[in-house]
Amino acid sequence: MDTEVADTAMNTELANRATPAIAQHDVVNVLRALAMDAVQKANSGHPGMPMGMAEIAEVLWRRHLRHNPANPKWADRDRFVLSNGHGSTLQYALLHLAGYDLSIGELKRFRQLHSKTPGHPEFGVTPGIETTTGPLGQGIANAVGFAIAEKLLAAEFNREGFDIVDHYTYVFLGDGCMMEGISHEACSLAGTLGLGKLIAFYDDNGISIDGRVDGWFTDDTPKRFDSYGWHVLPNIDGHDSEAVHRAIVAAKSVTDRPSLICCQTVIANGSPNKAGTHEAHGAALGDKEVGATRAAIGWGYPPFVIPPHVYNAWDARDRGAVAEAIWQKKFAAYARKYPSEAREFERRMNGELPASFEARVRELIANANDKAETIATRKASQNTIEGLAPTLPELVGGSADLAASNLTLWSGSKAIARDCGGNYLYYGVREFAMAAIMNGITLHGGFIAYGGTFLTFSDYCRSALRMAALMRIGTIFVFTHDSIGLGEDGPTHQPIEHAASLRLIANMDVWRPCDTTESVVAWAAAIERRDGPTSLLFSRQNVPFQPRLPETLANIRRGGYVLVEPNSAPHVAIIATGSEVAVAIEAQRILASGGISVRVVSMPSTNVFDRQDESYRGRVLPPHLPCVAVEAGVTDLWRKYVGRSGEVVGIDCFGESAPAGDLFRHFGLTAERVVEAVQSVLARQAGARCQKRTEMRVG
Ligand SMILES: Cc1ncc(C[n+]2csc(CCOP(=O)(O)OP(=O)(O)O)c2C)c(N)n1
Ligand SMILES: [Mg+2]
Repeated sequence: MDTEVADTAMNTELANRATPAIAQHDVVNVLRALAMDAVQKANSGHPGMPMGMAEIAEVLWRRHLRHNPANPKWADRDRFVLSNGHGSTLQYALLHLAGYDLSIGELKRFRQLHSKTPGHPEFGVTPGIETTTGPLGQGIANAVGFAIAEKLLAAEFNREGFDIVDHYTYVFLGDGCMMEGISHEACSLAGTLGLGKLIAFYDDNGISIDGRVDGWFTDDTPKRFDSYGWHVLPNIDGHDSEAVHRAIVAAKSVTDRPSLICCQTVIANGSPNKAGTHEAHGAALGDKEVGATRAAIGWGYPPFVIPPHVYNAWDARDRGAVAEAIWQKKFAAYARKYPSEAREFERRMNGELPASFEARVRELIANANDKAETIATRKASQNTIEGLAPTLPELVGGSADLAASNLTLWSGSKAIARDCGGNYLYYGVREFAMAAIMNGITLHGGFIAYGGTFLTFSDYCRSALRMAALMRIGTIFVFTHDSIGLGEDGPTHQPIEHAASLRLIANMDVWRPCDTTESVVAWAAAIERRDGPTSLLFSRQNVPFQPRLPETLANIRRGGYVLVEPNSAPHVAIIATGSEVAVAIEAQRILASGGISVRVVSMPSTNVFDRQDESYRGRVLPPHLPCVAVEAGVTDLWRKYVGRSGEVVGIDCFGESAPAGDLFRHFGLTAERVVEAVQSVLARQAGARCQKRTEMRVG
């Protein structure tokens, strides 16, 4: 008999033994058992939080959460975010018990290679996981994004009598999330925006990894959230199911403010010797303690054996099917009355671009070509947004208090505020929360979020950029002031290693366009890319327009391409990005007058270029052709293109405060310096050839 069949047989026997009094007890304790058993089997994981939040989870999931396990993508489902993602076994247990496509076998394979139960909850791996959590504080910021998306969609699509968008965002968070700066950023904004459908549960257990938190975390959390403008429910006993239920009802009744339910809990509640201690936070309890806990909580079933009365009590499939069917009926009636709105809603939730998109992009490229403007690429970016946004209502823009610098606003931008929807968020000076909120908005569906700050502050956003890349979601990060070209603000504001370090994030596409045309193409690529994030890097300063033949235009999409080819076979290639493309072209002109033929390769996106087939890459950068790369940033990354015999003209130190022109000269980001680099590469090559001939003769 295989183990699952054996389990089922035992389940039936156990069901016959269950009494109603035991039943409710079991319905909660199954969460404790699954968490401690999965962690024990993996000998890795975090049993404490799931055991401490078991009652809260049971009340929320069985009495309040509106979802359909058979369709985890139902547009109007409530969203649930586990910001304290180390308690992943709690979420896996909930999904399994509710009837999602997550077998008990997967819980047994917790934290094993290719299981659907990775160490922390991962979007795209496990059905029903709305966002990847684990890096503390980001889940709550994602949840703020979900709630914003819900509010905006409702404002746009709901009609009298047809609330087709009407769901809650529930989030669990612990002391760790509360301590993280990003929770301060995100929750402050959530209060200002009055996100009434956001309901957060604070697992106030007084414990984090290093022990009792009194030594490092003494905020008055209720007062803190009160000052943000939240509706706060303090001192709720997190082990009193009725108290938790009443708190949720109260939270739902307040519709103009987000709610924080402060739940006092005991970590690893039920464990006789480890409850209330930090030892239970992130390690298996041990076989002996697991046994003692079983006895203490009265859970008489073996590991991973769940009696039918417990399964029956948890099974949310019928309820979920009914909930969705009611909504589908409402949506069908809506579609009869408002057919174009319904079609648009479906398009948006399916993440499809409007049919007109491609033609519009072609038009904008043609316009850029005709106008041939010398402008900053941040301005070219704004012009592109202006050109695309009227036909792309899913675009939700924003900036971290740098709207006028990032140029993320367009003429149709409407500020999102407490009492109204819109399409533009003033995030305030909250870069990290902005990035994580954008991820939440994108994950919710119905929107493409973009938002800006200075490239140097991409460091502040970085973990959220990484999470977008890990989740393969299409958030668009706009980073302007992309080099020392920003000038007088000095080294604190001048990005040096940032472009290169963003390119290192797997699944992140980075574009650094050189002119108006490349800016349009970069935006189009970012918008079309729905399976990964894009960072768009734009200049503060003007850059000249580069004329191109039609076939050259088409190649921009390939990330790197031959922008200018000399009349005779090239002796060397100069690779450049962004503002340094003009430097490369000037160097080419100087070298041509000395009889040296130069191919100029514009490489707005190394990531996209690297994905091209070998033959294309080989045509653009033939292996035998010596190379020089020029970019106003760290040199290391370019080594992979120029090799050991090539040269890189870049900056490997911090910047300086001075006008941009002086800085380019000071740091040698000039045509003259590039010319020298080309000459030395060619001289080295000639020397090597000569050496080889001598060796052959001697040999
Ligand atoms: C950004 C970040 N820093 C550090 C960690 C490592 N870490 C995981 S859980 C945790 C403590 C969290 O404390 P709390 O939220 O109170 O969890 P509890 O022990 O109560 O379950 C830490 C530091 C992390 N996951 N994310
Ligand atoms: Mg804690």
